[in-house]
Amino acid sequence: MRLATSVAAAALALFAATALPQPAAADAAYQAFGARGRAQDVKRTIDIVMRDNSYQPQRIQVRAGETVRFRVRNAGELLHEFNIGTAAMHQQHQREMQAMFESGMMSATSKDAMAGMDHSKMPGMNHGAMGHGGMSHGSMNHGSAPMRHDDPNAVLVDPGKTEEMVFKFTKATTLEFACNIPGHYESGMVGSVTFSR
Ligand SMILES: [Cu+2]
Repeated sequence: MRLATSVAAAALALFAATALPQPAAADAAYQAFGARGRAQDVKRTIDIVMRDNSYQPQRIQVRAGETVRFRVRNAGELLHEFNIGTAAMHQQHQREMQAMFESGMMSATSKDAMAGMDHSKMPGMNHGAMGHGGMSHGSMNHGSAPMRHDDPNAVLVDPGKTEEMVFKFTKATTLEFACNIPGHYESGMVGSVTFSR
């Protein structure tokens, strides 16, 4: 009993350690040019339509200091992302996305492949033993790569859905909006952000 308790404690400690948000420089890279926007500061909404694999429009113009609401509609049949960043940030994010797809956390058509699984159709699955309560987003390590669903500069949109994102551009710099799902950037899911004065 004593041994079992200490093993359990050790496992819990290990879990806690891995679940702690880690300070990853790439996660906060958007802070060099922007921040999470406040709804009350929005003066303009930009509509973005995503298809397999392109954006409409292909360029957007913003001003430094401006808070913009992006209304992002996915008119395609695949999962797509609208992510504002530098070319280097997109490159980094593409590697993380690749890992998420390989791990099965996402599928080509859903951002929550795991959450979307229908456990009731799986024979022999014991719901109690699976500890669904422990599968909360909070415990899934959102703070560090590659789980970054809640970054203010990016939104993932399932096919047929529309999502909104409010972002404040704080500093003029060279930016792209892009989809970092494996293969999409290369096939044309990238557009330019230009700053007007
Ligand atoms: Cu895409």
